[in-house]
Amino acid sequence: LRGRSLSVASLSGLPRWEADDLPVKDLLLFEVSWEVTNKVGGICTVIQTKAKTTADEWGDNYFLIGPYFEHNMKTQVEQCEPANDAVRRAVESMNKHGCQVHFGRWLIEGSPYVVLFDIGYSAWNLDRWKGDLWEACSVGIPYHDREANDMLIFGSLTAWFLKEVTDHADGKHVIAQFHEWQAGIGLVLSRARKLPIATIFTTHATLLGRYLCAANIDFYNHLDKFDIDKEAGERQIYHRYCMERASVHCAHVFTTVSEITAMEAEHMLKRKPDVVTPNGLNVKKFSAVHEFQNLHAMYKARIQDFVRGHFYGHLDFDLEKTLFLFIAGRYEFSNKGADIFLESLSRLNFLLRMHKNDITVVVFFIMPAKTNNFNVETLKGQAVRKQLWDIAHSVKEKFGKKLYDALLRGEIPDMNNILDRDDLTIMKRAIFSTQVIRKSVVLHPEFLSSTSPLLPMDYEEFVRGCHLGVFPSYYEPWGYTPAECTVMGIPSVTTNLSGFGCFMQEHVADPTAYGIYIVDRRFRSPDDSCNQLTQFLYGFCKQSRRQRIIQRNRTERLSDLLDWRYLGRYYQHARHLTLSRTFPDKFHMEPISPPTTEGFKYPRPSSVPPSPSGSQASSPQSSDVEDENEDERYDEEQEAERDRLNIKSPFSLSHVPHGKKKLHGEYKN
Ligand code: G6P
Ligand code: 1S3
Repeated sequence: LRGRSLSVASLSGLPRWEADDLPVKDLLLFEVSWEVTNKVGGICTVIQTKAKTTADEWGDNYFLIGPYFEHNMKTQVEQCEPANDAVRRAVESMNKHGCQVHFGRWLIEGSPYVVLFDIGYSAWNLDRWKGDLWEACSVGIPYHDREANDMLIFGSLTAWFLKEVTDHADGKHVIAQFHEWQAGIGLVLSRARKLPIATIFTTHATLLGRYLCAANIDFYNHLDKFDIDKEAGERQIYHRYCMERASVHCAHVFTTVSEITAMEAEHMLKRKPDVVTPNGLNVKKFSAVHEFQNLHAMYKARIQDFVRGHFYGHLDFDLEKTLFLFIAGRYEFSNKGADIFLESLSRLNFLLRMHKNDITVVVFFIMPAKTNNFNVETLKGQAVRKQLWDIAHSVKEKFGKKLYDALLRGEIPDMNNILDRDDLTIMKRAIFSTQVIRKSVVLHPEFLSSTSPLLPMDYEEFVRGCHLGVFPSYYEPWGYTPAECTVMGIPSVTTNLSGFGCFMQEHVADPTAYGIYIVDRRFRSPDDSCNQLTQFLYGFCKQSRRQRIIQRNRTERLSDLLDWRYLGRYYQHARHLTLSRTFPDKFHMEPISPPTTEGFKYPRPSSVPPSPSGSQASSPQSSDVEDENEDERYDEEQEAERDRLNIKSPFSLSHVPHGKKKLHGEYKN
């Protein structure tokens, strides 16, 4: 390995590592997170969706480290023996010394190996390990913070495991990437013990940033003014903040998920990230280009069914003229922008009434919160809908049979008598049993599930069936929700305080035209942001069905930009950087600067008249939509425009994994 050079080849302004340069067979890669096989929030999505590209690159030398929970293990992991000698010996040695370490393959795409530690089983070491941490970095953890104590156990086990691995690594170099403060103690202890490991610490948010924003402080205008030690102390998170800050400063390479969080980290953690690693998704393309549109229609019908039940008795609006909007995420009311969304809805209501618009808007708040049981009225609504459906169905059967018999006799039946008294009684009773309740905002305080008796749909199906995702977050380091909408071809609202929103602003010439509405929450007052959001929503409501279809097509075209096959390069870069910093005599990098995406921008759709980005004119206008073949024409126009501007698609053939061909903007096996 001595003298091996790692070089970045830039392609159209985007970084690219030459596959031959990756000495992965001589390396072991570990990624450590509390969310490995354990879904808590967005970090699990990062690791889960990235697993395929990382496993493709690293094969059997890639391992994820996480906590063991019996249920997760049983449902998500296939137990097996480690094939790698160093890992097998590490697992055996720890198990011999009173730990419970589980090993297997996580049953997700890429089937990465997982090493899972049983935290409770090793809890008896807690006091000793608290002492170790104090010796290493003078950070003490109060006994009452159960979560922080668990993280100390998790970190101590991780550092122990990595020590065992490096002892038997047989010349292989080890990289370990730690996600978020919960995994950070493993890094701090590994460094304190001088383990020969190239480390990366990735933060997906800062503790203080999240707390300060949730306290409705004007965070971004005061970034450099906070006395951060004092703020952490006052919020009783000083020890966690110390764990986080120690992890950041011990890492050879520090990364975060967006430019906005990089800026936040510089102030809240006092270190500028070395690399920004935007979050991607494992994008799947359908072989039929418009399949996602069909899916929208299919799942919308399921949501319509739910709405029929939910509004039973007063379904006085036309479901064909009803738009479904939703917000989803952690129940952080102001951080996730639920506050300004509600206010905008009331302003939207006013506008729709004033302009006598015949559109109805139904809004879903999908935010897990404390619940006791299902709301009886809501369950009743679904039951009544089902009952009405069954009655309509049985009356239809009887009607059909009578009609058929009459036709066999060569008669046209008397339509006034084809329904008998019993039929009418059943139908009247069904109608009388319905009650009137008025509401058009639906709070669903749980994650969606296809087994729910209320709204039996998975999250993905639900998103596909909606018209617009609305995520006007104030604090959002990345924001997977709008990204997920994008790859499913569903337009969304995001903000210039979310990593995703800023990324889109940077890489798409006219995001609104592509169905990415970016609310300015940074440079406007809350009231102005709310007005802007209202205008976006109102503009969206004014679109015709055809305009919505075209906009969805455009939205979906952006999905390549969010694919790990492309964004995975930033992780590659971070890994190379840490190798070159940790083992400079073995690895060196040329150039040393991080990859840049500068210079690449998705051009505005050529059929959109020039307008300032973010203005309403960017929505597909009626003049744009006369021709149903707009989409096909669009592909050609876009290629021509790229040629003219000399912009090469970042998703050219060279990016497509072996065995795949790129055909008209989609990947086919
Ligand atoms: C998809 C389907 C169309 C359907 C449309 C409804 O594009 O392929 O058949 O008419 O969705 O769109 P809307 O925005 O009204 O739900
Ligand atoms: C964090 O999860 P959150 O919803 O608490 O990490 C996610 C993954 O990086 C990120 O998308 C999100 O913005 C952060 O806030």
